[in-house]
Amino acid sequence: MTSMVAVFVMGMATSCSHDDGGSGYDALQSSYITAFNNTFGQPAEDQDWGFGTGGTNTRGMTRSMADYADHKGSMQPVEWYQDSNDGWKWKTRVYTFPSAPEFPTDKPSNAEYYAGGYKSFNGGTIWMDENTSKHVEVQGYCDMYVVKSGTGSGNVTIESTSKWYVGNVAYGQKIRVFVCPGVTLKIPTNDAGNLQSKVEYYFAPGSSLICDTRLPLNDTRIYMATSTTTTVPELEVNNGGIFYNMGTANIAGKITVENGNSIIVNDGELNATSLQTKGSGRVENNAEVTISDYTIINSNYNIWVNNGHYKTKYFAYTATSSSVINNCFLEVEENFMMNIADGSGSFKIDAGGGVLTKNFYGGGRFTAKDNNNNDVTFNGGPFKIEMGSKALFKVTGTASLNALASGIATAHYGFEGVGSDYAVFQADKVIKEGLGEGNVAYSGRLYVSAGEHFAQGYSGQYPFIHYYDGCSEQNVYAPGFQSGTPAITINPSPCNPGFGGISGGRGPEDYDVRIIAEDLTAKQGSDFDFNDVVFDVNYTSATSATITLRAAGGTLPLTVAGHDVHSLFNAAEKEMINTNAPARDGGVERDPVSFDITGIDRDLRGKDIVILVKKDDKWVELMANKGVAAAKIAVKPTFQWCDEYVNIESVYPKFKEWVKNKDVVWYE
Ligand SMILES: [Ca+2]
Ligand SMILES: [Ca+2]
Repeated sequence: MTSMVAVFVMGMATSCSHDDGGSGYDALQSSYITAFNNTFGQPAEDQDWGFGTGGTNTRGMTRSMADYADHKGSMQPVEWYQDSNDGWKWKTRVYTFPSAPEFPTDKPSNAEYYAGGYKSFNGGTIWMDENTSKHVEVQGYCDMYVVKSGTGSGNVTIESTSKWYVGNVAYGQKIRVFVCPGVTLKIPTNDAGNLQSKVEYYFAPGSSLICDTRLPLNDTRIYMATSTTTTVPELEVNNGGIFYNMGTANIAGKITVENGNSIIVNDGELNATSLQTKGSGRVENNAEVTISDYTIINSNYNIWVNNGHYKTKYFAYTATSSSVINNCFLEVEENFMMNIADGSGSFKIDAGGGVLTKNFYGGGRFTAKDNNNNDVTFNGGPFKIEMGSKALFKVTGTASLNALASGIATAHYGFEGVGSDYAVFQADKVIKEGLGEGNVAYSGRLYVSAGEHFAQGYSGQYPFIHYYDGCSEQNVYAPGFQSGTPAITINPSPCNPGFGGISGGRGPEDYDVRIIAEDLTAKQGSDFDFNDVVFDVNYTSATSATITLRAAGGTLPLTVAGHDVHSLFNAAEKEMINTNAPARDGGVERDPVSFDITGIDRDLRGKDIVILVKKDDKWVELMANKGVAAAKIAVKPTFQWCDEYVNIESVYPKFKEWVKNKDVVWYE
């Protein structure tokens, strides 16, 4: 009885010790630590084994626009216009979003000081600062600089509490407001609803925009440079207004982008509860957008283009637009819902682009929010996903297909591969809802890969599954169709979660971090080869990743995030995989294997991906606590792991120095 209590207490201590860096290791972990310390010496107190955020061993986890630029597609949207030379017929033409403007950072020497109060200008340059009166009323046209005169540290907040009226702009002119570094411009609550047309605000790096109430931009243009922050409860862009963000914009509630070709461009980080497009509203993301609830696209004139990572809980596309384009990575945490009116609309994914969603509703049956937060029910109807070469549409849960539309034979409602190489529609489960003229069409260069897929059948004369343009049941890999998986590899990239596990033409830059581990069999001075498992991590979101196993040079049962490594490699436990061990000793070679995991934190750079090894009939975790001998290490994905029986120190002589000083560069 006593011993059972002791075991229980010990188990508790171990499970609580993951990050305390010191006490609470079990006997196997402790003897490993002793062997490590006797071999390489006591680690430095701040040695974080490559997992620290300031380390040089792994690439930064917060991606910027440039990280996507090398991987993204380049499909352009079109806009509708009426051709005055051709009887005002409606036509489309290529549309290009505005690009980043210049941001002046100081007032010119000839600027005239503005002390406050009503004033009208016919051109010229003025400046104001925190000493300007709280009544700001500037009309006509001019350039106006808002600067910080005080020398205190931190930003000065300028809020014109009596009045903020910049407008009544002379015909054909504009007022430009240049907010300079060190200034937080606060739009007062009373005047927030009264920003004027033909006024452009430029926020330089180091400045901020704050408003405590909903901020409508009616033909007002706001440009936020890099290193700016925007803090607003709600944002409405209307009548040709522009919100161009290169910094960090936190919109607590919703963003609406409405009529008159209103525009939102994000080159930085944009966070909001929902994003709703109406009329001819236009949205372009080139970096990171995170929407915690709905993204709604419900007008035929909307333009929505994603060139970066756009993450949303729900994505509801319920209109017909030719310009809903994903050139990079769209991540939908819950439901991607689509129902378009006719064959001229589609959701387009350019070559190499990826969509990752939990569930997909094609056509119906689903209930989605409209712009007024009402529930709208869809029961069947057209949907179409057009995919370029090596584009991936991945559904981790259920894809419910319900096109049922009469035009399916001509418009090919469903999934269509339009590139020179194949695209992939992957789902855990594909079901059909309803009966009509067909639930889905698979067309062109397309593979379907599903854990389950409804069988072919007929509703009267109409098949459930239509095949067009060279696609056939030969392209569908699922129980009851082709066995195995389609012969295509899509490498993971910042734009694509990847498909197929073979390394192929994969470049190491496609992964975020490589983890090398040492099981607990190493003895003092021997077998510290750190190849007992080697895997790469590619983050697909802040909380999920694709793991690619590279090597397993150990002979103990070992799991990564609960997945048994030897069985995934299709190898016996006594076999050592991809570490150049002689065959007579059990050395084998295998292709890399990938799987997806969730419930992790990207900021921990792989430290929280649990590796367990079974020794002496007990599962023990391989730890990497700061300042304590580690059994797992984070390295760059270009790191060459050691061959079997080769000590890490003989390949990397500076390893020992690095243990005592994390600034030592121990490999290239
Ligand atoms: Ca080893
Ligand atoms: Ca080994």
